[in-house]
Formats: sequence, structure tokens, C-alpha cells
Amino acid sequence: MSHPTLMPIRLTLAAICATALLHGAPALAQQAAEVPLSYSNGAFQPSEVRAPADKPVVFRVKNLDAKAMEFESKSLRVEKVVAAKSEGVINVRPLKPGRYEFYDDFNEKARGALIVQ
Ligand SMILES: [Cu+2]
Repeated sequence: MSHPTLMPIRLTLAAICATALLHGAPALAQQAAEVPLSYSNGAFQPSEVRAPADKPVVFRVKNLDAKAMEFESKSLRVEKVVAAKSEGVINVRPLKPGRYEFYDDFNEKARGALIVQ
């Protein structure tokens, strides 16, 4: 099936990507640190993760539970709902060394921390 209404959006995205490449957008050029995390039985696994300072961070949160969770952190300034049995990708700006706590906003007993050094 064709989706003619999607065409202009696709073209726009392609143009933005091409522009970013031509100008060497720093956010894209800089290698992000990937932080894989699982969420199961209402808890983060592991509950403490690490990332290097001064690099963008990409959380990959795999929600193994049968209900949605919301990955949230005030210090990281992020919040994202991750549906049941799916993965959420959360991009975070480059960080200074420190401890950044996160939690599930739907279940505040579920807590974890990102240690940046
Ligand atoms: Cu929230």
C-alpha cells in the first residue's frame, strides 16, 4: 500500500540529515556512549550503570514487564514512557562527572543511578 501523505515528511527528514552531514553536526559526529538497561519485575537491572563524562549518552531501556514504565530523571532532564515488552531509546546530553539518579515514574520504588566519570 502506498502512503502519499508520508512522502513530504520523508523528503524533509532526508534533507535535514543531508544538511547535518554536510555541516558535520557535532552531536552526530561525537560518538555516544550506549547504556543498556533492563526493567523487569518492577526493578532496573542493573540498578547502577556507568558512562564516560563529556559524551552524549544513549540509554536503551528494555522493558521486559507486561506493563508500561516511565524512565524519568530530574537531573538528566528526561522522561520517556516505555511500553510493555518493548525498548525505549533515551538520548542525553554530554554530562559532567557525578551521580545522576533515575526512576520509574509509574513505580517510584524502582530506582537506579548513572555514575559519570
Ligand atoms: Cu514522568
